[in-house]
Amino acid sequence: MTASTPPAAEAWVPLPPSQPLTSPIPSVSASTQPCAPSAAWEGVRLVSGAEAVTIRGKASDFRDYFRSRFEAISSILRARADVSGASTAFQVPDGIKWHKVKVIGMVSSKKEYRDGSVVVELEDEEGSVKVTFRGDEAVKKKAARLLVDEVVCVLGATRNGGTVIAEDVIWPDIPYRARQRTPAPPESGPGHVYAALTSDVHIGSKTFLEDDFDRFLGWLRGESDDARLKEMALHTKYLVIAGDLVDGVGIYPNQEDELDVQDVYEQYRIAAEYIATLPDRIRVIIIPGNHDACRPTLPTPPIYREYAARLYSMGNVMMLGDPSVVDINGSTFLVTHGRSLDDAIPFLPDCSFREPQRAMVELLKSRHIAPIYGEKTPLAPEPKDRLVIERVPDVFLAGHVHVEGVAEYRGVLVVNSGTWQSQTKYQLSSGIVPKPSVVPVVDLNAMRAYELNFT
Ligand code: D5M
Ligand code: FE
Ligand code: ZN
Repeated sequence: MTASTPPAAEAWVPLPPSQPLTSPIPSVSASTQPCAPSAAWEGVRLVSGAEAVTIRGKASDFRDYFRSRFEAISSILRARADVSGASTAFQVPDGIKWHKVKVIGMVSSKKEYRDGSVVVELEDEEGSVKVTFRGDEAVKKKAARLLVDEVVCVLGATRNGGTVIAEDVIWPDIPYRARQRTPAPPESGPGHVYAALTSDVHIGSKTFLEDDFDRFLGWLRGESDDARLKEMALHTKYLVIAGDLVDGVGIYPNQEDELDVQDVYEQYRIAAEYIATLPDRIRVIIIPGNHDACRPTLPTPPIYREYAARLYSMGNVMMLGDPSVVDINGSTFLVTHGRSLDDAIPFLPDCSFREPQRAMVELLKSRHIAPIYGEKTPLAPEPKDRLVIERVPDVFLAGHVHVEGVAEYRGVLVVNSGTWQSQTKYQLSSGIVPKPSVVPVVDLNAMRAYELNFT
């Protein structure tokens, strides 16, 4: 088991090297409240993520959903000094040539041409306007980054007929901020608290890395021989599991051939057995992934109680939905499984499945967990779009891609939590190389991530 630091990357702040932990074990509250979502734990406050998913089944549901998305993200945009005074698509004058405009809209379509020029349709509630990106490389680069269904502000000039020649794009983005830190001794000490972040355990799969996962749980229990790692484990108060706890059944065709455990109840029983080996000092927060026993749409409610009864009965386990916002020890965590990364990564320039944290940074810039509609991620058309990133988190956690990676963007710790599953047949055939058995562990006082390898 080794601790390492992630590589530095463009526009990211490299994380500093691990510091030795030498101080005594902190005292941890042993209160065991009844199971979540209503559970009240010391140091934990649920902001959102336990709500039922409400869709009304009306023809107008999607219109209302996209209106909610547009309103929420345009409010975020309008709070920016460089966007204030922007007009709506409807207000763009169509008779005046070279009139300067600043317009907020949702990208309703995007066409790329061979010469590198891009034409998008920007839409709001009242109308739409065609925007052309051409000539200047910088402006074409911004057009390449535009995702369909995201809300942005375009600066440009009108041409005849009400079309706009783009000069710049402003994304809602997140403000620069100092990283949230809570006072604690300079090294470790009684005040130091860690959160271990993981996901994609895939219990029940033939490719579940049982021995590695056992080593991880052993480390959490404080069984490490390495004094520094042992100290770190004993200071770890939280374990967040960001979906795909089990492999499930019937998730993809012929999955039964790749399952060790064919019964989903049994898979959750085994999962609960693992979690039950953890000491009471560790609070466990679990959200669903696309392999869990849950409805497949995003937002997703917590894993169905019927399948995971034992987990629900455990006082140190909180079962939440996707996405969830939780304040942990003074830091705000935004937790999602990250299914939309499958949709966003192929469209995002400079992003790949090898570094999902880069795409997560782009989601922060778009202020949305699943900007693209109509690809692999099914969205539930709720009256209020809960996938808008309204509150800027201190930690943004996702998994799903099976590649662990950490970045820092504008003071936010961006973490993809990897997996406990080795390469599957599908992943082999499509060239996906997982990075299993590595766990990002966050020092919640210093807001610094350590990557622990359990292979
Ligand atoms: O997904 C793990 C990763 O592998 C994620 O990036 C999607 C990809 N994946 C896995 N199976 C498939 C299929 N059948 N089609 C497309 N993409 C796939 P996980 O959620 O763990 O299955
Ligand atoms: Fe997974
Ligand atoms: Zn997944």
